Formats: sequence, structure tokens, C-alpha cells
Amino acid sequence: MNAFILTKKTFRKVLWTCAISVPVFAIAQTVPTGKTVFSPVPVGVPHDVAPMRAGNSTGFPEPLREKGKAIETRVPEKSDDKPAFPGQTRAPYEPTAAFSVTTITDKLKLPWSLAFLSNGKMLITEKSGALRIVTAAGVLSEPLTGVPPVSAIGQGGLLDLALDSQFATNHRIYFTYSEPLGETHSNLVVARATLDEAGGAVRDRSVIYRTFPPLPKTLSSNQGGRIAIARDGNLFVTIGDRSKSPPWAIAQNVDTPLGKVIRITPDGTPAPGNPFIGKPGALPEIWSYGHRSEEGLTIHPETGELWETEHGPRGGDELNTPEAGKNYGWPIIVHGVDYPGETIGQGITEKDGMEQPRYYWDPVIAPSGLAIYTANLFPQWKNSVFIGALRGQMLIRLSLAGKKVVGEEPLLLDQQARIRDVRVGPEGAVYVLTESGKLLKLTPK
Ligand SMILES: [Ca+2]
Repeated sequence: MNAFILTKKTFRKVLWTCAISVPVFAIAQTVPTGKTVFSPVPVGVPHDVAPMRAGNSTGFPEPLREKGKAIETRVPEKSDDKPAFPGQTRAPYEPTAAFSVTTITDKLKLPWSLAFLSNGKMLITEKSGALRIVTAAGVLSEPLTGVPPVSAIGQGGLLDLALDSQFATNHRIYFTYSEPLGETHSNLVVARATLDEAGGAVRDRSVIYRTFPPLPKTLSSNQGGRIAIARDGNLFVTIGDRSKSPPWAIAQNVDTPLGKVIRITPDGTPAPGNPFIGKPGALPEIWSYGHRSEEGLTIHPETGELWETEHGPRGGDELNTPEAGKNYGWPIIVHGVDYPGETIGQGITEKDGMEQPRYYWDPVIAPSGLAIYTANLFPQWKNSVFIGALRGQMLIRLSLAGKKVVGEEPLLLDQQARIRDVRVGPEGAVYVLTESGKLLKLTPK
């Protein structure tokens, strides 16, 4: 195999030719030097095809709703796993507010993300590559023109979108997508464009950040792709490790963006103050590392802190608050096991120098979409964390005391839907996108 050293310079220089010259079955793996090199892809069971459990039609037992007890009743995937501190998992059930559910539309196709425009309108991405405007009454626009072709395979496609901090005046938007590279490869990229709402178009589009290396489209898992706009206008973006089973340790290498949260300016350059600026062999855009597949990312509206959810291995989905320069452990410290069932690495859950998740789910829920509620419409939901669960087919609400999770409530179980995204609207209602194509609005009953 054509193994070669992966450096930022190399990849930026040969970005486009790589798509042709890199063997189709090539991935990045760790070598003892800490440098990242290519080697053949290991063959394993895709982690997104975990075995289903006996139970209801979704393959899951109904979450228990008994006040004070955990909603999860199944045994952990790895029997000797223990939380690092009390309350790190299986917080007690805490019922709160009654609410009504309005289906704004059920005509979307694999929606992934939404953002709020003026007059109740919303901008929505569909994974296949369509960007649409939906009115408060549920009228869908045609796909906006000016959106580039995307590689919509597996978990790749047109993913997140976010409005610039000055959107009201500059109409600038950011979005992530899997950029096709030749016939065989793809990269997650971050693009910037101007929204022309009246013209039904995005204009002046440019890619401001490209992940690297180009990898086979078939490595379509663990994409990440969430964007959160910080208070200073910079962008946090999650980049998954694109690993299959067995996992590789690329998330631990700071010479590649895979398995990281990055922090970039609106121009795509490393944001000033980033923790690895000036450190040899490290990418200056990296904010935090040791991540697997981060599909939830948001800024706490009151504290400005970054919050993140990520898909872990079988038994290790996480809620984190990523801080500058810190290591979140994947795949060295993990809860659960690899999807085929093998122990990952040494099978450890704690190590000096690696951060613990604030909370984890074992068995997994497959978290996608994350919002922190600080609005007034639902007083009982103040200081709650909302998490869309794909595999779990519910909207999870967590109660916080400081950063500690102290209660868990499963919502929207009757929808029996994989939940892709959750957002708090400008008026304090909670909006939910289901993979089956619904946009739901939750208001007090
Ligand atoms: Ca972790």
C-alpha cells in the first residue's frame, strides 16, 4: 500500500490530486511516532448497524417513567462499566411540563438542521442536498439555487447550517456538507454564502474550511458536521473520525482534523487564541480532541459555554462541555464496547489527562441535535438540555444543576420517530426535526 506521512502541508498541497492518487481503501491510523499515516482499511461491522433488542416495534423497551428511577432499564453493554461519579448516567426520571405538539409540516425529506429567519420562517437542510425555506404555516419553498452537489451517502450529505452573528445585516449563512471528490472520495467542508431569500438562492458561496485527507465515500459514518456560532462570531465545528469498526486512534492525533472540534473565524482561518497555535505538528484550528462522532453542538445562551453530544461506541454516547486543548478520550477511554462486541483498547473508562463526559448513555440513544433551554415560555424547562435521539426515538430532556445532570425525561415517545435536530425558537417554543420528515413545534398546553 502507498503509505505516506500525513501532514497539513502535504494535504493542502495535494488536496485535489489525492482524490485520485490515494488508494480507495485507505484510512489513517496512528503509528508510535504519533504521526498519522495511511494504511489499508480494516474490515468490520459498520457501527451504525448495531443489533436491535427485543421489545416494542422500535426494538427498544419503553423507557420507564417512574419518578425518581432511571428511564433506562436495560443492562449496560459492558457489564463491568461503572460511572466515574454519581449521576454520570441514568439520572432519575423527572416529569415536568405538559405541552402540545403542532406538526408544521411532514413533507421534508431527511431534514438535518434548521435556523430561524424573520417572520416565523425557517431555513432547513435536507441531507440529500436541498436547502429550503419553510413558513410558520408549513409552506415549503422549492430547493434554493446555488447549493453545491453533495455526497449524500450514509451519514454524509448536506448537514448543519448556522446564521452569522450579524445575519440581520449581512444575510450570511454557514453550512457543512460532504464534498464529492472525483468518483470515489469525499470530504466534510464548511461553506459560507449569502442568503437571497426573495430570490430563492444562496449566492457568493465559498468553501472556507476543508477537512483532510480525502477519504473514500464509503467511509460514510462518524461525520460530525455540527456548527455552533460563538458569541464572538467565530465558528465551532465538529469533525467526526470517519471510523468503522474496529476504531482507529486518529482522534488522538492533533495533526489531523478528524475526531476534533475546531474553532475557526468566519473566513475559515484558525481563530485567535486557539490552544494549539504555535505548537509544532499540531493544527492551529483544533479546539478539542479525542472525539468520535459529534452530532450535537450548541452554545449555552447564558454562559457562552460550548456543549456537545457525540455518538460513542455501543454503550458510550456522551454529553460533553469541550474546553480549549482538552482530550475527550476517544478511543482510549470509552464506555461500552465496539459494535461487533469486542472490547475497545484496554477497555478502560478513566485516564489522567482525559476528560470525563458530563453524562453518558449505555445502551446508546444516538444523540443528534442539542439545545439548551433558557427561554420563558416553559418556566419548568428553564436550564434544561434537549437532545434528539435517533436510535432512541425520543426527545430527551435533561435537568441541570450547574453542569451536573440531575434528571432525565423522555418526550415525544408517541411519535416513534428518529429525532435529528432540536432547537429553541425565538419565542421560546421547542422545534424538532424528525428523520421521517416532520417539523414539530412544542408549546405549553
Ligand atoms: Ca469521551
